[in-house]
Parts: sequence; structure tokens; C-alpha cells
Amino acid sequence: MIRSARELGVATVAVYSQADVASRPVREADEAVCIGPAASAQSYLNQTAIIMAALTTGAEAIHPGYGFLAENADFAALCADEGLVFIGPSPDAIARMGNKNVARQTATDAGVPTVPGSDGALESAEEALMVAEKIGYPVLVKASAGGGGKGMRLAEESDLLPHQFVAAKTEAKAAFGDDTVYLEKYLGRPKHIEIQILVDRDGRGVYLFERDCSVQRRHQKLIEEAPSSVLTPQLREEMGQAALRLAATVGYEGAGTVEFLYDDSGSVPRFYFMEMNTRVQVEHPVSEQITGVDIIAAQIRIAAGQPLGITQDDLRLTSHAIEFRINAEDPAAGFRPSPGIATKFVPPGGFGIRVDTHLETGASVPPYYDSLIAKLIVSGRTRFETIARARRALAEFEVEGLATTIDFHRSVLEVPAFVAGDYRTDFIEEEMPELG
Ligand code: MV4
Repeated sequence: MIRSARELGVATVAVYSQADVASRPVREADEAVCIGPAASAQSYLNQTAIIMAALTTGAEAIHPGYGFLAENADFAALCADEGLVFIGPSPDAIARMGNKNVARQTATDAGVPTVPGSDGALESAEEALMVAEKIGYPVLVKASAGGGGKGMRLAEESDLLPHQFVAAKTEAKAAFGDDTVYLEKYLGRPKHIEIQILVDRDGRGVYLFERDCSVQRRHQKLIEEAPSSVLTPQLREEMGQAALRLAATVGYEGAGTVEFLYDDSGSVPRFYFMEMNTRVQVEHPVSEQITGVDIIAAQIRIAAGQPLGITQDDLRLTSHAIEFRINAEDPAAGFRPSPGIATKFVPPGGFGIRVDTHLETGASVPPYYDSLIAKLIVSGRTRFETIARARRALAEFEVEGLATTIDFHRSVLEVPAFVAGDYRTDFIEEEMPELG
């Protein structure tokens, strides 16, 4: 963010919690303002403190990053009320995608395929049984306020559905304070494929192709790559157009991602709308690498009312990129977080290597936040070349003082199914069962 802003000649103010006082972004930004103690509820989620920091430093706009308040419609509205530009879509667009059940209806309205399921929220277990009878088992009960797998329950047959209906509602109520649920047919071995889009204020949009994010563990992504090995040019274009149609339907502005389930278990591969993320995502660099488009700079330009300046025809798929998330976690201990001091931090370099990180030797990883410490993004002309380069880069990467996912990634690159590009969302359980 700071780097892209600086290239555009835009001055930056970093906000930070007391736990991050010695961090690199605090040093790199033109100014920095402490917004509270380590606990995120009192700092990074403290809307008033963030707005105050912006107003007192004379900032014009707020970039919400990819966690915390990035998909909070109330925060986007608060920015507008205070005369600040929220770098992202309108509060209305955020809210319409935030409710997964409403988003699903919106997708249907936009002519974007959705998984067969209920029309809207389910009123009762009886209604769930009726819908399930029509679409066939197995079915998934999903929380409207959910996302990322929370409040999601599988029913293999009708005997189990009433229980799973209540369980999903209870879990949703506890996690989100909203017990609304809906139903979808369960797809057994899908791929998670998402389309990156950019749309300017005039509604002109492009898709920056797809990312395959199927290597996940308990809904935490670990590896993302672009393009996907499985998409035909025709399906890629269909998914891109579908993503742009959905965006147009809600008057979307800025960078966003439309997530799809890709199912090739039938005679023809199909894709279905899953969710839309109304923010920039952790894995956006792979799309930047294969298109040459700085997505953060594009967000800033779009928020300033500037036209996109590129068309779909300007974008050609001629290279490959894979991102490996380096987390301070111990894969041998169920990926348990491993905060502490990085006594040694030596990232790889050379041709085709990009490392996005805030970490440096001697710096600490506090226990309060996400355990992502670096993103290793490897690019090549082909997937084959990219994998060879990734093996080399991961062998160079040295971190001491913390357990990390570096060894895990080295192992993944030796799994034949990954090397062949033949992996689904069950990859880790299926191919690396000792880590599931
Ligand atoms: C599904 C599905 C199968 N069928 N929906 C997971 C989190 C949330 N975003 C939706 N999720 C899923 N929805 C239907 N109808 C399987 C998953 C799913 C999944 C999706 C993407 C990546 C990893 C996943 C791991 C388990 C389940």
C-alpha cells in the first residue's frame, strides 16, 4: 500500500497498535499514528480512533487493507460522513455482498450460475427437507452471515437434515448474531477458483483472470496460483464476464473478487457463484504478476475518480505465478501459531521472485494478530518453470526463532498431484494426511 501510494506521489499515514510500534510500515510511511493498545478491538477495529487519525493528519482517503474493517459497510459509510474517501466500493455494495444469501439472489439476478438450492432463507426444518428432496442429497446448510466455512453443516441424507439445520442456526447465531440459513446442493470435490476484477466509477471493468486457491486447510488458504491449470479459455472468459456482470448489478467500484466453486465431476465442467469479497485479498500479487497491473495503485486511482485506463484486450495470459503463504505456524503441531522473535530472516531473491513482508531479522511476531509473516510470490513463463523456481526459492528461505510453513511448502512441491496441477479443496487431507 505504502509503496504503491508513493509511486503515485500520494503521501501516507500508517495507523498502528502499540504491539506494532517498531514495525516496518510504521517506519516506511510518511507519518504514523498510534490508535490504541495491542488488542485489535481497541485499535485496528476502533473506527473512531482511525477516523480521528485521518482527520488530525489531514488525510483525504483511507485504504482499509485486507482484514479488520475492509468489508465493514458501516465503516465505509462513516468515512463518507466524515468527508473521507473509503478506498473501496460503496457501503451498499459491501452490504449486498456481505449477506451470502442476498449475494446468491443477486448472482441469480445477474445471470451468474449458482448451486441448486433454496430461494432465499429457510424458515423451518420442514422447508429445508422439501428443498433437499427437490435438489437431492447431500446438501449443505449455510449461514447467510457466514463465509469462510463458519456456520456450514453437511447433511448426507434426510434423517440428518433437521439436526444439521438446527446446528447451523445455533452456530450462526453464536458467531454472527444472525441465525438466517439457506440450503445448497453439496459439491463433493470442487476447486476454489476466484476472478479478480477492477471497475472504475463509470462502470468500466476488466477481469485480471483467475486464481486457483484450492490448497487450503480449514478454510485458510496456503497456496494460490494464476492461471488455473484446469480452465479452458472459453470457461475463463465466461467466468470473467459473469464476475463483471455481478459487479455491474450492484454498482460495484474498485477492486474485488468473485469466488466460484468449479466442479468437473460431471460430463462438462461447471462453475457456480460462491461469494464476493469486496476488498483486495492477500493473494492479489499473483494476479499482479501475470498481468503487470498494480492492483493497489488501481484501487487508489479508481477511488480518486480516474478512469481505468486499460481494456480487456490489453490483458494477455503469457506467464504463471504461485504464492506461498509463509505463516508463523507449526505444521507438525496442527499449524499452531508460533509467535516470537525472528532471530534470522533471510528471504530468497533473484529472477522471478517477489517477497511481500513486514518482517526483518530481530523483529517480533506478536501473538495478537494473523500469523502471516511473508508472501513468497514466484513467477515464470510456464507453470513448470515456476515450480522449479519455487523449489529453488523455498530452499533459500531462512527463518530462525519461529516455526514456519516453509517446510510444508517444500513438501507440497514434491506431491505429484500438485505438480500435475490436479488438486481440489481436499488436497491436504487427501495427499498430506499427516497434516490434516
Ligand atoms: C460449498 C462446498 C461444496 N458445495 N458449497 C467453504 C467456505 C465457504 N466459502 C463455502 N465453502 C464451500 N461451499 C457447496 N454447495 C464446499 C465448500 C468448501 C470449500 C470451498 C472452497 C475452498 C475450500 C473449501 C473447503 C471445504 C468446503
